[in-house]
Amino acid sequence: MAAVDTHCPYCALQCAMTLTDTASGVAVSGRDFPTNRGGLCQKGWTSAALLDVEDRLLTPLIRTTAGDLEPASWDDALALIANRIRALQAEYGPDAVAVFGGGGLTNEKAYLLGKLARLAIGTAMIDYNGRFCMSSAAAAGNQSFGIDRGLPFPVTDLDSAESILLIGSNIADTMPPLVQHLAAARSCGGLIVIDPRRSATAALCDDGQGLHLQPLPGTDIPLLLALLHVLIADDAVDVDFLRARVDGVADALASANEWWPERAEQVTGVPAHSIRQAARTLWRASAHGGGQGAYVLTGRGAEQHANGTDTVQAAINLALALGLPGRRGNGYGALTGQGNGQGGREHGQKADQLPGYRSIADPVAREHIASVWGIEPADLPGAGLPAMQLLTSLGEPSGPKALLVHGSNLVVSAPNAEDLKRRLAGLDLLVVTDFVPSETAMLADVVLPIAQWAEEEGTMTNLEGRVIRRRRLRPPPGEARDELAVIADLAASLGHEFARTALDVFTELGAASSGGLADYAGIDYDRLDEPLPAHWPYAAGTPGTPRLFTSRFAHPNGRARMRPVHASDVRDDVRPGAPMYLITGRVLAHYQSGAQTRRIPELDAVSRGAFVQIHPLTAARLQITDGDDVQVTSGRGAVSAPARLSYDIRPEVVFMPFHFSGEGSVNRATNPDSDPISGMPEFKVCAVDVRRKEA
Ligand SMILES: Nc1nc2c(c(=O)[nH]1)N[C@H]1C(S)=C(S)[C@@H](COP(=O)(O)OP(=O)(O)OC[C@H]3O[C@@H](n4cnc5c(=O)[nH]c(N)nc54)[C@H](O)[C@@H]3O)O[C@H]1N2
Ligand SMILES: Nc1nc2c(c(=O)[nH]1)N[C@H]1C(S)=C(S)[C@@H](COP(=O)(O)OP(=O)(O)OC[C@H]3O[C@@H](n4cnc5c(=O)[nH]c(N)nc54)[C@H](O)[C@@H]3O)O[C@H]1N2
Ligand code: SF4
Ligand SMILES: [Mo]
Repeated sequence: MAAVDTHCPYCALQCAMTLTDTASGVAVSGRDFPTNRGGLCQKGWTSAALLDVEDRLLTPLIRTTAGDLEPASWDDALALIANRIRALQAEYGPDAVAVFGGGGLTNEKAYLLGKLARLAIGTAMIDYNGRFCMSSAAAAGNQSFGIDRGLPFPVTDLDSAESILLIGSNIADTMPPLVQHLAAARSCGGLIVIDPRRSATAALCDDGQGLHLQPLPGTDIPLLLALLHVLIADDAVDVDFLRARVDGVADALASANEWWPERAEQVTGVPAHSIRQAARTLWRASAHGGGQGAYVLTGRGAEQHANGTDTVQAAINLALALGLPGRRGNGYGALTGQGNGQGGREHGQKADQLPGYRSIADPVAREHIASVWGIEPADLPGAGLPAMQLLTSLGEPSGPKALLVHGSNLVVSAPNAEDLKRRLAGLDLLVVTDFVPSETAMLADVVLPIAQWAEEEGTMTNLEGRVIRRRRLRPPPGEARDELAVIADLAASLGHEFARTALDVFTELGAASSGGLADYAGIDYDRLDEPLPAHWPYAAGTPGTPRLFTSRFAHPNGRARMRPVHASDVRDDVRPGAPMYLITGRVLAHYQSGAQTRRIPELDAVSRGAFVQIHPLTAARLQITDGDDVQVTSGRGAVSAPARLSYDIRPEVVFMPFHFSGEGSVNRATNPDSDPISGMPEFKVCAVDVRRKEA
């Protein structure tokens, strides 16, 4: 029986697992590792079922003139793509072809996809779904600390904390094995969760284990400013730390002046006494307050807003005022989401970035990458458009005419999805590379079938910036090919020779990242996953960096930066005709657009289809009973799904998960309006009309 030690295909916790090929299929068992300690969630346990799903893509597909997707040979598919790319570029210029990547791709694939776009295709137009995920946290992290590593410490550091503030994060559903690292904080009554819903994570605060603050959606900034206000009023700010290590303090502290708790209560709905209690719990737990440690952590509920960068900045300002970042046993972090959401944002899928987290506008960075790629710096394109701008330029006269998608099911997961669907349908060429016929693949002109996680080699970088190995148990079925080879094949058909094995690409990535912020040059591929952890930056000849900021922050002067933040209204605010808030997020059993988990019978059985979580009082007012079909309509479009009555949500808010397609696909309604700094769309809050759907 073949067996390999690898990690889960899904989220950024990257739980360690062992896969064994048995007579009755691939068996999954949890493996001891610092993040999951042998634990897996339901998605992890059932992950092997995806290898053998019935509608697995086994051959390339080409759309015929009659409009059907028909099996084709690899040679025909690759030739067709190369010919169309060159023809479109000859007619409309190099940027007529765009590439869209994903945070689920291995480091090697993310790197090679960036090289495919910029070198072989020669386009500036590449971005990826991390823009929908980590971009606000990344922007605020870069702004504040000079570097963007989601958690600048190992998750095991959380184990000793007396208090942990989770802002818009529901880890009990989104990373269940991480919950064990909250044990100490809960036993001290120190878990604080900010969420408009009483989520499974908020429920962990029950019975004296902590405090759930349940604000109106989109009001995190005034709430965080009020927490800071309390610290200032209590004389609890760590002024010595701020003087020694932080710039921009006075203005940032002043921005909290106008948010005394009673005023914040009016705007957020969180009682002033709860705000005071939360601030004081955090302070008492912090090193400055004499405690064993405190952490401030953000999730997508804080970040996925048109003011997401400012919201994260407000969280960082609070953490800095408490003296947490860079102090052992204390800290600030963002909980990265996708399997390789961290590594995927470091090696060149981002519109403005080159491998090693280098800026594409930096002449020194351009020279370095050009030398690794054997080209002239002038031949490297400049910055492209961030995801939302890229997607809304499709179908416009000056926009790209072709799109290559690797690792995203955009028509389910992008905001204002019906508009996007029309734009994709109007392209001259849509190529989707996937292992299942996702909703987006079904719209493509060419579909390329690839290996899945247990059929490929590579590295992933988990939410702690720890680089780990993904290992191959068995070869892909049918004519599906390793995705690295597919990217190299595409490059070859455009006249460029690329490395095509994970080890070779990792070696090249190491050289490309060398000297950059996310430096992988010192990592020995063969020794990864040994007990010694490999956290970047890991420059050649160094031992890697489990903890950042212990002596300096990454800005040139070594200091962190606070910035003043100001509250702003929800972009698409409630109004006559759309009197309620719609918020969106996840359920335990499904992953992202659901392209993978909706195909797994065990997961489908526990969670089939979308639902509208609604407060019983609101439901009664609208004459909706449990299970009734409810129509939710925003300025973009309408969705419908059965009502699920629950006291866990505020009366003026409804919640829907985004994992489903069809009538219940909530991104038909969400707001594409984006954050000016990060490019993050306003996924989390929009104004809607809610009513019972007439038969
Ligand atoms: N089961 C499951 N796990 C996953 C994933 C998945 O799809 N399914 N995806 C992975 C990925 S890519 C990611 S990014 C992570 C995401 O992990 P999380 O950030 O934990 O997930 P979400 O459910 O998107 O959002 C968290 C919470 O934000 C709340 N929220 C909504 N609006 C607001 C607001 O205005 N303010 C505040 N404070 N909270 C708000 C929602 O009610 C929700 O409970 O999960 C990862 N793990
Ligand atoms: N309303 C709302 N919308 C959201 C969010 C929200 O909270 N609310 N969250 C956003 C967030 S945080 C995220 S991360 C996005 C994610 O949404 P998507 O970008 O759609 O992510 P997935 O569903 O993971 O899509 C991955 C697709 O790629 C395929 N795939 C998986 N691995 C690979 C691979 O290695 N190579 C290739 N070529 N294909 C692969 C899968 O089969 C699937 O079809 O959704 C965003 N959309
Ligand atoms: S928590 Fe994330 S990594 Fe762990 S088993 Fe579940 S989906 Fe996989
Ligand atoms: Mo994400």
